[in-house]
Amino acid sequence: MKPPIRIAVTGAAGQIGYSLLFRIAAGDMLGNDQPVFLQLLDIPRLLPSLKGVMMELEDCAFPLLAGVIATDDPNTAFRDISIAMLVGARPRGKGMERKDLLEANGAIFTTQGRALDEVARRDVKVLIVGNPANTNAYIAMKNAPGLKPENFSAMMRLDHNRALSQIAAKVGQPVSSIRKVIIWGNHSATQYPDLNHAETDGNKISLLINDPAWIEDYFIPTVQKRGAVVIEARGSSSAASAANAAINHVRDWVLGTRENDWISMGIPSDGSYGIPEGVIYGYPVTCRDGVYRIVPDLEISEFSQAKMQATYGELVEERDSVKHLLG
Ligand code: NAX
Repeated sequence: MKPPIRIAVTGAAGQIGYSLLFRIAAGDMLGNDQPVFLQLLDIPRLLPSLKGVMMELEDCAFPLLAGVIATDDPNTAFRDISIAMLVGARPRGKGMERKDLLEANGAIFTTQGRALDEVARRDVKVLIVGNPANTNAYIAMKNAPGLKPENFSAMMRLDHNRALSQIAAKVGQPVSSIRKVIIWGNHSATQYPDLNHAETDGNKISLLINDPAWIEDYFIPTVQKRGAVVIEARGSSSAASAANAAINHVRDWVLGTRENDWISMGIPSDGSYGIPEGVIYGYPVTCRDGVYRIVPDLEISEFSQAKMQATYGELVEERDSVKHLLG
């Protein structure tokens, strides 16, 4: 049996946490031969509830679950971890401006970035789910100078999966046959879902659909606004689908993306595709041996370029409003 991998999950008492922990412990994320040790973090008020979640984990008798701890101290939660799934964040309260939300979450991700810097393994893979995910990831990265930028990522995978399903339904093909979708930019309503490179069984989706109005007036806004539509229908935000996307993201990062395909990840911009360094931006990436790499040399239309710059502009604004938190 392999030695257990230590995984921290923050916001573990929340609704995404409740969908996520059991799947990690069942082996859905790292494979059914990889034991895991869960290190759960939440705020002091939620620790009694987290205790209930731990009892349920125990009651599943998962063969791969080597141990669980729960704490309100980031330095305890992040000690010796190989994977950090930072889900916990302050929700937008009544009367709260976007700026207030950035500020409240900025404080959380400053502390957590420092704790990762102090106690996590140097090869830790960090996924930020808590919103605003890209800017929170940037803040955590900037507060962890002892780690490399490549250690950090933000979740675009739920948007990516939403796009795959919309396309599969439109062309009447199984979702597994759809490849090479991209979500560029910010995990927000400015994101740019791009199907110009998408394929099914080697055929270009855009040619099969051959309907620019469907793409511009239906596909793009549907993916951009899907989160709000789910909230309206369910009465609370996406949880099981978000947990599933987090599992997909980490699994592909650690175990590799499938051949002849890519995934979307929010990662530190490096100048690729005209996006200067200094934000966490959604890019198409392939993963091998635990390392992600931006897919190079894609042709970008003028329409796409404008959308990619618009979502970049929003990330710059978000970053500039939390400048004082950037380490
Ligand atoms: P919940 O409110 O159910 O749970 C959040 C949990 O985080 C709570 O248990 C809370 O106590 C905890 N928390 C707050 N501050 C913390 C801190 N400083 N340290 C540790 N834990 C802390 O929210 P949930 O539905 O689980 O969503 C969590 C986050 O994911 C939200 O920010 C949400 O906006 C974001 N999402 C991001 C998505 C993405 O694609 N990037 C999609 C789904 C989701 O909306």
